[in-house]
Amino acid sequence: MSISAFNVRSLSFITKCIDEDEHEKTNMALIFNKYNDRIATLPKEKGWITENLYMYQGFWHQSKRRISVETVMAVHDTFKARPTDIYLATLPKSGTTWLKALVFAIVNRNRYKHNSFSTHPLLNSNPHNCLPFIETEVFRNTPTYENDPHSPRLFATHIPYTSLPRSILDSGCRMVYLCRNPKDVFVSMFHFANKLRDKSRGSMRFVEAFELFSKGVMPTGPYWDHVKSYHNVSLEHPTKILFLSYDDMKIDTATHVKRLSMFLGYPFTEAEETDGAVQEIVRLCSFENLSKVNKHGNLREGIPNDAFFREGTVGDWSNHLTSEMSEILDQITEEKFHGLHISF
Ligand code: PAP
Repeated sequence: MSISAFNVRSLSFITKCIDEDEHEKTNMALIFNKYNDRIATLPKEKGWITENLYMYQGFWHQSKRRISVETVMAVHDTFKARPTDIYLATLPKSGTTWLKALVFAIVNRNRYKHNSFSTHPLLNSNPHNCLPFIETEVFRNTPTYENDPHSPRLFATHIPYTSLPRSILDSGCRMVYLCRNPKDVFVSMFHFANKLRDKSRGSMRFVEAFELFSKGVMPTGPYWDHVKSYHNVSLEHPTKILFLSYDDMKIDTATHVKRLSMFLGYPFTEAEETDGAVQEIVRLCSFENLSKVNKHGNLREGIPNDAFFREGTVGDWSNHLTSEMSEILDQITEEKFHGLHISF
């Protein structure tokens, strides 16, 4: 390709992105405005990142954000699911970024297998750029998959199962739910919130965050209700919802990559396994690799890429929680998950 042809193409790509950004800003303003009156009637609580959280259909949501109570409402009103879609559902800080990377890498492995993945998007881009949230899809003029012939469409969401739009529930599509030890979710959320909070609000105190979390107040929390909402349905429909835990996935990632690939309908062939394709995906999506790739830059919404990569371990809570705090969370978890087979 000549230099001038490259310039024309890259210029038209940049113009398209700027156009889409402008459209998104306008659409965001329209959506926020549309639901303003409804939001004003909702119960509210103190927020972690934003000033307040709003209770909608039993769960706490941020407002006037890309992932917010307004975008949940807009998803209900406008989102059209397809039976071939795949949805990844998580409570924030449960391993969303990791799961997005793994599923994107598994489903698209044949597109990038040449030269050992050397042109793979995950080698230079945040997993959040590769696999969109349905909550942010409602802002777009050009839907992410409009001109993409590849099936299935891959989406993520933080919406609790009981608040998913009918379109998804009726579509019969497959979902993967990833949960994580509540104590690690809490500590991860605490650090994330303090990175993103408006400086004028000052840092959130650990004790204050703990009290909110224990009361169930966190974005798309209560933690326990979110997990239960998917867990119960996964028991009834195990072929439709695969319920995984971050903690187990850390212990044996390769086995989980194979489980995911079978569930999603992209099983590894014997030849692939012999060639080490599973291990290659584990490595590509590892904390070590992704955190290196995402040291700099921001997502389109301005969140620094590195905010999604902190420790990436199981049990970091023990470096932060007092034994009394740990006991309180254990007790709540035992009560809330009583009779369910969820353990960490
Ligand atoms: P999100 O819901 O806002 O997208 P999410 O990706 O669920 O966030 O959570 C980030 C957590 O996943 C961080 O945990 P920590 O604060 O306890 O460290 C982050 O480090 C961890 N994480 C990100 N990528 C990976 C990965 N590839 N492997 C394991 N953990 C990861």
